[in-house]
Amino acid sequence: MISRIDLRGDALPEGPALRDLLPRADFDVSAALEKVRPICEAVHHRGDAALIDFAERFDGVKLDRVRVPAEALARALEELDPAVRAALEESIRRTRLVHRAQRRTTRTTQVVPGGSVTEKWVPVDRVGLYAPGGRSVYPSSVIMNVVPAQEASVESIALASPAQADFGGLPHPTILAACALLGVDEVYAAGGATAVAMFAYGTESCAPANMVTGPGNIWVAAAKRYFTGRIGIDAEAGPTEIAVLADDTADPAHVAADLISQAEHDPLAAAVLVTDSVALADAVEKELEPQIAATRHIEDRIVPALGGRQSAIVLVDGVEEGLRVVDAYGAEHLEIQTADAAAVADRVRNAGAIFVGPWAPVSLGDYAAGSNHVLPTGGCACHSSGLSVQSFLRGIHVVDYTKDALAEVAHHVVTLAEAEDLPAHGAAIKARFDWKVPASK
Ligand code: HSO
Ligand code: ZN
Repeated sequence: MISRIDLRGDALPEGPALRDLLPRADFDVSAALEKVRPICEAVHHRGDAALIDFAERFDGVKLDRVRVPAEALARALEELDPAVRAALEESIRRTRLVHRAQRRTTRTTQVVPGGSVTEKWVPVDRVGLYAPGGRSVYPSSVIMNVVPAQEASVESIALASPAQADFGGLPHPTILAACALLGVDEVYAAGGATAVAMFAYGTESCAPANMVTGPGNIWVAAAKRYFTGRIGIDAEAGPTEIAVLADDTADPAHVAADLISQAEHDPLAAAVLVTDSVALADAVEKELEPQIAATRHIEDRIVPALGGRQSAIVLVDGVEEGLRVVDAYGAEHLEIQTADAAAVADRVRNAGAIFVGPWAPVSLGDYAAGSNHVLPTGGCACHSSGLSVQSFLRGIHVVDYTKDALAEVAHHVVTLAEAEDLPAHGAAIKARFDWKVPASK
């Protein structure tokens, strides 16, 4: 069911050529962009009325308002299964612990006596978080978005998730309960591109946000691209990915289970095993069938995901070559299941998150490791990181110089201004002094 790519024998190609040999899903955000444009513009011009129309068209439910009433949030929490509540609370506690440690402190650098630059960290004023509610409903993603925003001290946090016909047009009750647990009381029933547009433009019931974050399907990614420049975004999240770098010390049943665990998200999800052991590759393949047969979402997601061109078992000559392959791939999630896994993990440069050894499966990170599960996909791990407190902060440089400190460096500034043929820049310095020294001296 899963294809093989044999990279043994010849020397591996460098950089992009190696990346081209590796599997990846087609995820054409630019094609989707044209389709979301009219949706975004309708929300711009017709506000809540457009959101209500789109909920009817896309979610099959007639809403009388988009803002979720406070009673619905309280009720969802009251009715939440106690075991789910306990699990969400533990996830929140651990996620908060890790993200609290990411807070930045203001730092002042004394450049010269009387001249300093302070970097102060200021949270964005208002963020709109998106929690999907189509194929799957992920209260865990509510936690992964809300906690870093809260730990960054974002003052105004709103959340949107699609209206569910089965729940009277409200977002899924577990999403609402997660919001209530986190203290988020501004929640909207809006889905996909319409939710992003609502936050970007604002409507009668929702004030515009400075930033939109959260996972979603291709329409959410396209809407984020549409608004880039107008609002901040976290990333254009694509289908989820797991890569496992394993040698013959790995347990094939565990490796197979982990590959299936992420394939269960989406028919376009990618599962890639990189190994130097043919015996392990064979054993993992053998494990897949019975394990898949024993789970759900088989035909609609797992089989197309594992059988798709985005998934493969990649055979390499050794762990060294395996490291080169996983670095070229830049997986959203990378598991290291080799001897001395910590040392191997230490050498990885490109991955959204790294899971070390046999006891740190991706599922742990999805829910309760404390780490964030909103991570770069599609190879973006080569240049970007996952969602964090930092995502919601701006570092502002505060420049504070005395007259003497400016005088000391004035001739350099004037020289550089002249070198760039920008004499007015130099003049702004000269105007402050009884300028006698020619710039070039
Ligand atoms: N693996 C997904 C997140 C998730 N898993 C949510 C379960 N629920 C992307 O990191
Ligand atoms: Zn997952």
